Amino acid sequence: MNEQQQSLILESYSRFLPPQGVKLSYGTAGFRADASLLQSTVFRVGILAALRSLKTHSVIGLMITASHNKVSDNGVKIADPNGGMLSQHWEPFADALANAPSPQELIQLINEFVKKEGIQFDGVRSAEILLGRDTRPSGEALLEAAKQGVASVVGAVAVDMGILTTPQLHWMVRARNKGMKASEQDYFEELSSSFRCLVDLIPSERSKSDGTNGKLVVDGANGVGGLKLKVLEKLLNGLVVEVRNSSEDGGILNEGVGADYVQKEKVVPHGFGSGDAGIRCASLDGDADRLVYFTVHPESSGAIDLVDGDKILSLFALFIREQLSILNEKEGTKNNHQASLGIVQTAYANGASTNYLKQLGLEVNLTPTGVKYLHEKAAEFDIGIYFEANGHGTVLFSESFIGWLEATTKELSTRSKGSDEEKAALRLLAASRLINQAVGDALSGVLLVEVILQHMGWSIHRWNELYHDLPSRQLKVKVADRTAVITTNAETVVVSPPGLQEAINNETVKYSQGRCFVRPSGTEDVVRVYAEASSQEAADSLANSVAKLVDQFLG
Ligand code: 16G
Ligand code: MG
Repeated sequence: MNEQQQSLILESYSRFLPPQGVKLSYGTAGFRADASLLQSTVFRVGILAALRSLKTHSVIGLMITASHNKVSDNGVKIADPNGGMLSQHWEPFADALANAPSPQELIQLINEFVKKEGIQFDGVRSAEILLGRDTRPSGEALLEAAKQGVASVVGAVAVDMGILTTPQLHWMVRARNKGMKASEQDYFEELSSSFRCLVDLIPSERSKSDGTNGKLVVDGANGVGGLKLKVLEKLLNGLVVEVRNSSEDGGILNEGVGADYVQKEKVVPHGFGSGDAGIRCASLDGDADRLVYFTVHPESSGAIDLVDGDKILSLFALFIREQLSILNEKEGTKNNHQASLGIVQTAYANGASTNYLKQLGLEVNLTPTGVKYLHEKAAEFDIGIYFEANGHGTVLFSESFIGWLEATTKELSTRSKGSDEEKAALRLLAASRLINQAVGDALSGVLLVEVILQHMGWSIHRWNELYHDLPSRQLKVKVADRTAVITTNAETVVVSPPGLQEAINNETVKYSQGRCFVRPSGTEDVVRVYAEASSQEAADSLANSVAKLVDQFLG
């Protein structure tokens, strides 16, 4: 790099000195730590984002959030040109950059990397980075660090998009790079217009059924999602939403609220109680990229019926399969286009959901935990639906299939206007505009769930009856070194330490419908245990025995 560039980095470096003795790694969700430790990391990720933009000749996103973690934490992650996660191939560089202990080493690292990647540096090209942050109080200062990081690369410009949900920023990056309108207002308009389009396409005989009438109550986790949902709701009609825990009433982010809490603890979030029994409720996480539904048990101490990511996936799969079969029946032979539909889950998907989807004749794929893996797999299909049980997921439509849908709807609008097949094609097109194509998005997810329930004429109870979850239990085990656990087959089999998998198998066979796996967490210093069996007692007992095994092998 030339002298101007070098002195620019060195000068800003001194304002963001790395904390002593802290080693961070770019995990499944970017860098995360106590916010007080992150200034230097975020500054460096600003540099990384600028380099990524120079390398890809595209707009890049930088999001400051720690999602469902406690309010004193924060984090930072990159959105790649297509709106997806940072290419895994750059993660080792992100780690090295964040941990470079001196300015000289930082400069050397950048020099080597820029050379290796053939990045045109020194102001030859321009770079543009969109910055977003959630509602955390530490976000503003960290945003400043990100701006300085971007500005320390000659030719790079940071654009502050303000307080956003994580999926909004990913959506904007994708839209910008596709040359589409990409403001926050455009996001709201795209979602609301495609939602209204789907409402208009509800079969008239179904829209009269009253199973889904009544409001939806949403727990906003005291984060950014509730605020944005209130804006979005004003643009819709045909949907009444009450937002609680919207952060405006002083509640603490993610404390006893939010999708992560509701899904893991299986209890009502703060602000909900037996008075809400029977009502359709949903919960977002702190940065609104996760969504779960639930209903409150009457007269009980906070127990809920959870309708998790697996069931959202099943609902989406049913709807899409229905539209595809209408099209295949009428259009399939004419157009000779059989769309491939693929389902992607992780080992955390409840076994009952996987069975249900397979019984529908759908192809179910398993990947390791982490959005990047699921997303990548789902992108292999014309329509790929992926969800983690924790509520992160979306539906991906391939460019070629969207092209086919556009051509087909156009043709049908002259040949058989108002026909079932035209409506089915229009529904799929609207769904592809509604559901975030960049990343799982609780806001677009809520709208798609709501309109499908109306389309089916279903209540949340009817939806929840699609299948019954097998009882399950999750535990975490503190071990000396969690990286000693190495897994394969989408984390379902332990290959190291030797003997552990065999011991797990020996336990699991003792239980009817038993299934169990262990994996090192990507976000916490623990090994996670998941167990499933035909009764809750059995699932608990299997999880406990396997947790003991983990402790014996690694404790
Ligand atoms: C991160 C992942 C999420 C995954 C979770 C697992 C992204 C954007 N987020 O939150 O997909 O389910 O980690 O956490 O990839 P764990 O590794 O601690 O179990
Ligand atoms: Mg999140």
